[in-house]
Amino acid sequence: ASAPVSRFTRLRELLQRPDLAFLMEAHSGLSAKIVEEAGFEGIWASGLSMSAALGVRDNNELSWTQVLDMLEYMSDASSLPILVDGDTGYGNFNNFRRFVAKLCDRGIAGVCIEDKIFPKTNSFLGENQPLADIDEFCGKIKAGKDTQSHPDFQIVARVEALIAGRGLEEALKRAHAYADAGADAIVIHSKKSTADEIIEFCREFGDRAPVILIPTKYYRTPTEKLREAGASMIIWANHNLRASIRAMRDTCAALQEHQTLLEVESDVAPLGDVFSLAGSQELEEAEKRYLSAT
Ligand code: SPV
Ligand code: MG
Repeated sequence: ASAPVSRFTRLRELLQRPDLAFLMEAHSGLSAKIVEEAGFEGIWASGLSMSAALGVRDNNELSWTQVLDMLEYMSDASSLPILVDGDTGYGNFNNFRRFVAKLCDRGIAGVCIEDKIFPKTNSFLGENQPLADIDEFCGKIKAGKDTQSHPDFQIVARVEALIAGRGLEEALKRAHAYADAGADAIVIHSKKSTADEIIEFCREFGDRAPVILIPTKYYRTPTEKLREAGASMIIWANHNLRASIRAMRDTCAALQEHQTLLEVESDVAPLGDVFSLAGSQELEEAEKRYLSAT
């Protein structure tokens, strides 16, 4: 039998293959398990979701080591490749390469960094966000590629030019520069409600590198159109977090109002699910093997 394919290689293959790939957001060990159970091929460890789940803002209020700890729970909880949202790389090239080294140590398959300034602001907040200098960002990409200890670790460069209102030409210039610097794939991000600028970017950029889309705001665009435009991967970036907010609010409101579990029992996951997701069965079996030796 051949050795199992590493998570690094699996993420690389998702990006390289002709078929469109999908990553689903997770922000905890539990959500990582649910993503895998649903049949997804990979996980997006969203900075926004991990921050929000811990009750802080998406402004690098979490330290990079706290993100690393979260990733360890997620990677222990699932066998899927994880692409982590590395924001701006937590500093300059030096901070980023240390992050890359630690990600490789822990089997995290890839990292996405965006060409903004530390501490970052979420792309959907404010206007005219300042962008990183192109050469400086290229240096960061190179430092990461030179540091990765597995050949298939993926470094994704996220172009924020459209978010910053700097237009298609600037976006293309940056995407080409980042691909030349060694980025394995490009995220082109947009906060428009239509995909026109994204589709135009895909057409112009062609096959230079795999292109990843995050259609949070242009969710009305049929996936088929994004596939036809040549996207390699789509990220559903924050939908487990948002689903959980809605579900928790509904449950809290019902209990606060009615003061009886009868109101919620049929709308929440059975307790048995909690135990089976946690893997209680495995422990029972292990106890038979390891505790009964008399
Ligand atoms: C995230 O999920 O944290 C992202 C995507 O970076 S976005 O929130 O759209 O910036
Ligand atoms: Mg983010």
